[in-house]
This record gives sequence, C-alpha cells and structure tokens, in this order.
Amino acid sequence: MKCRVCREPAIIDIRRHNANFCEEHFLRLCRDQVTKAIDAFSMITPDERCLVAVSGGKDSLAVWDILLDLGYQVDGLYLGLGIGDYSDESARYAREYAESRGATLIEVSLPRTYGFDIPNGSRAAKRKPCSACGLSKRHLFDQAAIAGRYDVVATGHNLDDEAAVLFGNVLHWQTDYLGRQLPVLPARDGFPRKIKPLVRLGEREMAAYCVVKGIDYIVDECPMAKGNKHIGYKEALNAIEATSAGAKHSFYFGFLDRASERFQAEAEADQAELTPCIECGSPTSTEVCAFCRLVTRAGGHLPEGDHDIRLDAWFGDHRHVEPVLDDAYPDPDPDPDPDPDVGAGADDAIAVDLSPTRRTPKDVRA
Ligand code: Q46
Ligand code: ZN
Ligand code: ZN
Repeated sequence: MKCRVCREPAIIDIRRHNANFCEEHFLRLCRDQVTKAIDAFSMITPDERCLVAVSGGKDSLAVWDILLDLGYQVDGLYLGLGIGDYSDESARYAREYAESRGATLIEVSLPRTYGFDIPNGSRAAKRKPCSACGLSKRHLFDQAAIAGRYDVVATGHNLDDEAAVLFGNVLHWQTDYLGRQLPVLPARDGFPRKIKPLVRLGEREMAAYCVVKGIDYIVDECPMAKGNKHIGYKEALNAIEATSAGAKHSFYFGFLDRASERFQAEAEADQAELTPCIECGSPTSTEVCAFCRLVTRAGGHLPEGDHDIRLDAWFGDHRHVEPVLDDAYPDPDPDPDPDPDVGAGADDAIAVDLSPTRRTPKDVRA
C-alpha cells in the first residue's frame, strides 16, 4: 500500500478518495479538506476570533488542532457537565491538549455555576439527558462567544455526523431542520456565526488524525449516549458505505448542492421574532428562555448578575461588556445537531484499537 502522492509506504487508505496516504500526506489532506470547506462556505477569515467547542473527544481536538495549524486565532471552551468520571476524564484531555499547544482553554462548570448536573438535572426536569445537555451547551457556547467577543463558534461535526443528522431529518421529514442543516449558520440577533470545518472529513480520518499527531482524546463514549438514535443512523450509513464507498459524501454534499435551498424559505419563515428573556435577558421566542426554564426545573439557579448589562450586550453596544462567563446569554432556536462525539467509534471501518495505550500510526493502517 503506497501513498498516492509520494509512493512511500502508506498508513491509511481512504476508500471514498480511492487512495492511500503516508503520514505527511494524510495530515496535509486533512488540512486541505478543512481549507476547502472554509473557502467553499466562507466560514472564517484569519482576522476573526474563533471559539471552538471542546469536548475532549477526537473531533473537537482535531478541529482545534487543524485550525491552529492553519493559522487561525482559536481558543477552546470546555463545558463541565457533571457526568461523573466521564466529565473528569474528558476535561483532562481538553486541558492536556491546550497545554501542549500553549492554547487558551476557557472552562465553565454547569454544576458550579448553575447548580445542576446533567444526570440529575435532566431527571428532575423530565428531559432526556442529551436534550438537556444539548440545550445547555448551545446556550453556554453562545453566551461565552458573545461575552468573550468571538466572531465565530466552531464545532467538530464531521461528515459522518452531518450525514447521520441528515438521514434522521429526512427519515422524519423535519423540513424546518433540513432548511437549517448547513456547514455555516450566519450570525443573527446576537448569536455568533456557527461553523463546521470538518464536514469534508470522516470519523475514521479524525481518529487517525489524532493518532498520527499524537493527540490523546477520550475514547469512551458518554454513558448517557446509550440508546441515542443518532448512533443507529450512523450504523445504518456505515453499512451502506461499506458496500458503496463515498455514499455518505454524496448523500450530504448532494443535499447541500441540490436540495438544501428548497427548505430554506420555510426555515426562515419559521424563525420567530426574538425578545429578551425576562430572567436572563437573552433573545428568545418565549417569555422565559428554554435554558432558564431548564435551570429552574432541574433544581438549579441562575448566577447573580446585572440584567441590564446583559440586555445591553444584546440590544445595544456590547463592546463594554467584560467577558464574564457567568452571565446568561441567548437561547438559540432548537438546533437539530447532536454533539459531534456522540457515537464516536461506531464506525466499523476503524478496524483497530484506538485506545490511548495503543495509539501509533501503525494502528490506523487499514
Ligand atoms: S455529552 Fe451530553 Fe453528549 Fe453525553 S449527555 Fe448526550 S449530548 S451523549 S457528546
Ligand atoms: Zn506521501
Ligand atoms: Zn433566560
């Protein structure tokens, strides 16, 4: 198996490209694919500040690493969810990575700041853990981005994630979600722009990328992910991909090229007018935003803070607002995206053990 570029021994084959790559050219391919996605969808410019949502998993660490290597200004935000050992471990990987790169990692703790954790809070609020978790993450990532004056929030959603979300949305004909399933969501009403620079790269490539770059990441899945429909959709697509290389890519990019636009008018019409949440001042389509309602039902509390300053941040000139992460900011509309690391490792194409103790380039040899 030889590298397509230099004919030296290859470490990975990528069937949808019908090619093998050595370490050097595989890393270059990953960077090139991210550059291509950034250019194609006008995701970010070098003078903009980016906050990457870091979970400690392979995708979020890889996107952070690639954006840094490409010269973008990127800090990380890690959200402590209070999911026992899983949270402790994932925080450790996020910190270790930040330290190794001399990069800035901002940490926000849901239990410490808002008085609830995901397992107990979701039970008390009678919500599925991933739904309470997703809502909290979106709210707090937006809040942190605005408070820290970042232009863009980046997430590690990869091609497998996006194809699986698309599959679920098509299966249930969630046309409003289909209209918003894009690699870039523009900034609106104070929400920062959201970008997914890994849409041209698969889950297996991201695992291989971390192995080759020596980035340690949490391999275990979140214990709350069990029974998540997203994992089932990924498995279904993996089965199709196994006999039809490139199927995920053509499903997702075919949708973007030929169908996505048809659903956008409906999605835009569905966007309710936003007014400030009476609890936290964040823009919301209801009197009290979904996050504040969650905090109350989960038995938590909102942090102390000056409500007027938060309102100014949204509806006036917010340059004077200091980046205080305890303020509550906007509640985004429901976002159909599950988190990128849900179902990590479900790709059967990774036929090797990628556990931290076994990670050498040889391990990703197909
Ligand atoms: S962390 Fe949160 Fe995920 Fe765990 S509770 Fe669900 S959404 S599965 S990446
Ligand atoms: Zn090569
Ligand atoms: Zn609120």
